[in-house]
Amino acid sequence: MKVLFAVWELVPFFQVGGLGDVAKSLPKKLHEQGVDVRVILPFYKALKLHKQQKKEVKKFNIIYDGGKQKVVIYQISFLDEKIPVYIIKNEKWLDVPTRDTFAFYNLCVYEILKNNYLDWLPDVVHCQDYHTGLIPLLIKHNNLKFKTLLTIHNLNHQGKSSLDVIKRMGLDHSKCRVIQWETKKKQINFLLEGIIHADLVNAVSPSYAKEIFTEEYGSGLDEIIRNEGQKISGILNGIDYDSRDPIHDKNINFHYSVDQSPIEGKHLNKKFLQEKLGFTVSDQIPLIGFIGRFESKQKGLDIMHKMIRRVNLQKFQFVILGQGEVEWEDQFLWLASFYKKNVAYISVFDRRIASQIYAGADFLLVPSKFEPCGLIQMIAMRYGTLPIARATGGLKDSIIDGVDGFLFKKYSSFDLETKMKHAVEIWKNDKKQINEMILAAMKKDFTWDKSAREYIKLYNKLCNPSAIF
Ligand code: NHF
Repeated sequence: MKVLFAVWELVPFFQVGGLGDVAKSLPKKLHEQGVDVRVILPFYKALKLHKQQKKEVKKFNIIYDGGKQKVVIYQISFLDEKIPVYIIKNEKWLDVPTRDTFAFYNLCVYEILKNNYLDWLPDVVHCQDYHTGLIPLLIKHNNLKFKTLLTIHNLNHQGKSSLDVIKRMGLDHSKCRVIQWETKKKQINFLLEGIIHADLVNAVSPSYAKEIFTEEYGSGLDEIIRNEGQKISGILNGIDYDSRDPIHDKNINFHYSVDQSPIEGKHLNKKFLQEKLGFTVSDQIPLIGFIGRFESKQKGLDIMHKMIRRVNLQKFQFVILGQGEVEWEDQFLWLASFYKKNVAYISVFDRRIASQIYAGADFLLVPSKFEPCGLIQMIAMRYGTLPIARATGGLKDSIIDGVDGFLFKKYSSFDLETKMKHAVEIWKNDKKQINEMILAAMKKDFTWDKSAREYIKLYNKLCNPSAIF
């Protein structure tokens, strides 16, 4: 099975969100399970190659916006793995993302496949999110034989652009199956086109794959999704067990695992974190973390903020790590500056402090309005930190309420508060139960093995549609 994995972010070269982690971990596991997988992404200015050597594979021209554009494909190795990563360079259209960048990138991928510039052709092109949404259209419209799978990591990001990009790609939109109302609005929606034209589509958790059929979670695409329903499924992401491991994590001071002093290890890391944050060092006060992008539409910042403002802060310690929308950064900065002993806010993302929170906190809040998969709850659980999360999407699929974490249903600051207080009650009065929950969370299998097997099933289904899996 040969798979071209098309994406636009890849840890450690360039990352915006969870997609970058997935792009690192999933191909690695697919490769281990026998798939000849290769990764392709644009070579932006922001992409930092660190010490990686790049080798030129091919130079070619494509026509974009009526003119000849020079493109160079370089190859790098994926860390120490044997997975080729192709990065595509064009100074004018790819260096700095603009509204043309993804159209240009998608056209490059199509030209590479059509002309076999890699000297290697995949069975399946596996596209990630809207950034690669026009690849299935290009393949179908031009009758290339490659099968396509589109993975939706977040339906809220759709990549809307002026319809002109279609013309600049050299396509006549009246001849493409571009959805009619899009044509009327003179815009193109990359994700929508991906959903329509891909042979199969999956979302990053089974629950989210169902939620997106509804108006509430469909981000305006629910009708289309219902129409394409038979080809949509869900596969829960995993996390990278090599880098997310409290026994080896260089960013924490006290190492532990499920078999080696888990409770003591957490206790020492908590003490360290309390000191570092300037909080009272005490094992009687629960230390509660939040780690995430400050994206108010998704991450539940409003209900978390309301809840923190309302509770008696003497009884809790909160550490919030997140950056993004400035208004929310200001709100949390303000809270932290008033309640220095009980609220800490760190606005610059730093892997070290993130690990220290995963290891040192008692609980992690994940109050998301929607969450396609969510990786932080899984990382927290591997570090024995119990998530208090909203029962939505991948959170619902990865946490069992009262067993290895806590779930609340309604998107409301009161429901969050009630659940948090319930968790803290157990934590205070029933150490046996809490310790059992910590161990259950740490033992849970969030490796990529299972997810990779599920993806291979989808690839096989694409290549042998009549076979039964
Ligand atoms: O985990 C990677 C990530 C998800 O829920 C996350 C999200 C974006 O919103 O699949 O993509």
